[in-house]
Amino acid sequence: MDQKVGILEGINSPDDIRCLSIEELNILAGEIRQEMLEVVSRNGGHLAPSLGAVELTLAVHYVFDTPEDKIIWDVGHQAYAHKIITGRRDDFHTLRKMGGMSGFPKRGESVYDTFGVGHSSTSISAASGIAEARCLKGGHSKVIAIIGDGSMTAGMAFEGLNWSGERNKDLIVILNDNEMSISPNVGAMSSYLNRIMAGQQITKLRAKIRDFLKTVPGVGEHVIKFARQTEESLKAFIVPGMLFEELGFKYIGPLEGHRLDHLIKNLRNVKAMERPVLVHIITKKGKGYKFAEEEPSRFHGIGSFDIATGKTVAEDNSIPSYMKVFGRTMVQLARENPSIVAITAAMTDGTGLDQFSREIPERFYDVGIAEQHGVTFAAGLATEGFVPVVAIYSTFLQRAYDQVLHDVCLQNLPVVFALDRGGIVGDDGPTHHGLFDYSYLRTIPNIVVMAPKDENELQRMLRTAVECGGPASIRYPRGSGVGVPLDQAPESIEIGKAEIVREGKDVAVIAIGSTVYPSLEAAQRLANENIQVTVVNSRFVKPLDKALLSELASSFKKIITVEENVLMGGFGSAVLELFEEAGISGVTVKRLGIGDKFVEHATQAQLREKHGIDAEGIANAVRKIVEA
Ligand SMILES: Cc1ncc(C[n+]2csc(CCOP(=O)(O)OP(=O)(O)O)c2C)c(N)n1
Repeated sequence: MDQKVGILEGINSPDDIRCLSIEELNILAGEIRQEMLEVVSRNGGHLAPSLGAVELTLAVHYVFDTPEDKIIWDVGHQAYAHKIITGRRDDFHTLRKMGGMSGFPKRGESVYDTFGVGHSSTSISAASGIAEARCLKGGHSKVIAIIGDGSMTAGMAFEGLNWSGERNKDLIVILNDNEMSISPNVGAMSSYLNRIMAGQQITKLRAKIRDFLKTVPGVGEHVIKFARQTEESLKAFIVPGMLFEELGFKYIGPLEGHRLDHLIKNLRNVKAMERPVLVHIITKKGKGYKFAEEEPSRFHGIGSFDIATGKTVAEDNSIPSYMKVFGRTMVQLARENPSIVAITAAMTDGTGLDQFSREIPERFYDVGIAEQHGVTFAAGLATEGFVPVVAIYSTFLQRAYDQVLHDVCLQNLPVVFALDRGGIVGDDGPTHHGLFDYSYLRTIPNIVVMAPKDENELQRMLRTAVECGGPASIRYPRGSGVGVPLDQAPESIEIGKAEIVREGKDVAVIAIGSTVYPSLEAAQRLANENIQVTVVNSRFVKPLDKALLSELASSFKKIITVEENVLMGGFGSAVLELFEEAGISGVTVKRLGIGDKFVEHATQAQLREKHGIDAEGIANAVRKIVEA
């Protein structure tokens, strides 16, 4: 039997690694990487972050007494090795599949998953809470937060450091520094960490020069003395970790994050300390797989690919994604209008703003993983006459709710929110579905809330939004568009104007965004059964087209609303509220959307089917309401 496979096969819990030698651990690290490659190349997933954290994972489980000692992963996209060695190796092939293993740590999945994650920068706060609970209960377990340098750019991480440094409780923060967020990291903290690394290299170089000079009789001593004098002025520059020390953390590092002997030795020392400690380790994103090391951003989160070539399994690229259309339209509109600026929170490629960043760099801002800062920064720009377009995934804007409300909408500032990944996103699961934005945005005064039925309407809505003079949001789904022709010069849409896209006499289906085409398909299927359906593309969640909806209510006794959003407070609720306010009665309204439960991971198609918002689900709802 191949010896390599042999070690991993015997690992059913962290206990099984604690008896291995360093040499065996190194072999195990290679086997784990191979396992990850095989599964992620088939299922897709966060490969580069997980490849970079293999030795770190092994060292932490080796030194600490997990699960009594608690590891809290930040984001959790780097935790595949953790999953593999904590009793989930046999199920790892189900990663991100319907009913299979989650792509992120999840409390219900394992006792080793201390805290559920997906959104970044929560680890230090969660770890502080767990450490505090330990003290209240009189326990002695160790609490270890593992956070990347990208995630360290968020305000929440600083809030956690600030608070727990002063509490002075036994808490370990491991900073996994690979100089990358999804793209190269940004911000002063990132530069600071780079200086620490540079400082360490300078220190090593200086020691070498000093040793050499000592061997030069007569001259050497004078030069060393002079060097010592100048060194003082460089002190702040080369004393590593001053910032963390000032915040109350003992700073250890930087350590080489792929050297198991080095990591284990240092972590053992850290384990003996009973105070806040920050361990700074340096790793390489994508470590051990050539293509991921060369292109860490592409392999950050990737679909199926060929291991031998690193090439993504060919997708049908003939229809552009919503993301691409958004990115292109942004460049087009910004060329016409010099007041348009673009903002991303560490997702330049993931939002389609990469083209904008290259072609109009002076009006492009990557604020790091700092959605709250990004939104209020946009508000500031807007007060000075700019029209900021803030491109943030629907799920991540949740974090900046108060900034949207208090800083943008309350002041009625012209900030546009471009919410990609609206609706069901698929295999990333509940932490990433964008199922709440209609509800959380439509309750805020002043904002216009829209969702396009296709990629051409996205272009038109983007123009509408940047020209509307107040806050506006546009949400669109993950994945490719519908395949409609794209206007060369997209025109704006009258705000609050819906459109009838199909006429029929029996039932009216009022759809929004990604549910318009499935509604049309349902209507087509039903026509064969002699059920005639009117389909309305509402375009706006707010303001609704009051005239058209009132007219529908007088022509139809049966109305269905469809949305890829939670039903509570969503689009259908808005329609019901409008009917109530307009004194409309005698209409049966059935709302289709997502019930009051978090949606698990699976493909988008599987989940849309499960929740009855695909064409067949809509057709079934129509059949039911017709029969009732
Ligand atoms: C609040 C929030 N915003 C954005 C993201 C998307 N995201 C996932 S991982 C990541 C980069 C994290 O960088 P880092 O912490 O350095 O980890 P690395 O991937 O480099 O290992 C980003 C921006 C997120 N998960 N949460």
